[in-house]
Amino acid sequence: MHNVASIEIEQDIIQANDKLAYENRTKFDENGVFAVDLVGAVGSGKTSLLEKLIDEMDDDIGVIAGDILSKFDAQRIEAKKVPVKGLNTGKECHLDAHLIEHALPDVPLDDISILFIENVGNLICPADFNLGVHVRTVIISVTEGDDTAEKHPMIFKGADMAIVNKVDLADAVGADADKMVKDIKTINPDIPVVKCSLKTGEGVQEIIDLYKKFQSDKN
Ligand SMILES: Nc1nc2c(ncn2[C@@H]2O[C@H](COP(=O)(O)OP(=O)(O)O)[C@@H](O)[C@H]2O)c(=O)[nH]1
Ligand SMILES: [Mg+2]
Repeated sequence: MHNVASIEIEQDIIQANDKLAYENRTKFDENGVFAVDLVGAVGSGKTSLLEKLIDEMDDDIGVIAGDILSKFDAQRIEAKKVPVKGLNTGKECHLDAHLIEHALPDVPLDDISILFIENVGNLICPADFNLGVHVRTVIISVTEGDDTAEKHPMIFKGADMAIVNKVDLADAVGADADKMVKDIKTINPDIPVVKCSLKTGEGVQEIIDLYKKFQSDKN
């Protein structure tokens, strides 16, 4: 059970993180880089989305690929010939602003216009940790079950846009993608939600258009 001391320590950690996140944001802005935190469970389609966006967006994209241990995602991005920095968190189930601060010297901010940060596969731990990005995208897939959004309200409360992925598999797994969209809108009525299939390409243009809009709103 929590006591007062442990709650205070948690608050201190979150406040220290917010301060570093602000410094990261300043770095992004000074370099004219639009930064996106991509959050979702293991297997929801984060790396697949990045592969698609690299193929289809005109922007100069860079990636930080967070993972608990492996370098597999970084290698998938490397194969697309864009700058990528792999970031292993060890036992930690989320990235934080301090890890991003340390990764940034290895990211060519001068040469890119968008930085996508693939967070560690998890829908719970990243919620409290702002990385300094302009937009946080949460991606869930129908194969996680159509109660996924309602079970994870905190992550959607802090998101700027959401994606319901793998709609091509909805019938096969008996999931209702529209219910997932409705649940997200109930938790956070302000965010755009895109139904998507990275297999068929459905929704990908809508996602690209949203990033373009967020980018132009920032400028
Ligand atoms: N059928 C289908 N499979 C997908 C879709 N998106 C991703 N996948 C597959 O789901 C698996 C996990 O995807 P990945 O991008 O590695 O997920 P990550 O762990 O969130 O980075 C891979 O085998 C992908 O090919 C989709 O929209 N439809
Ligand atoms: Mg991945």
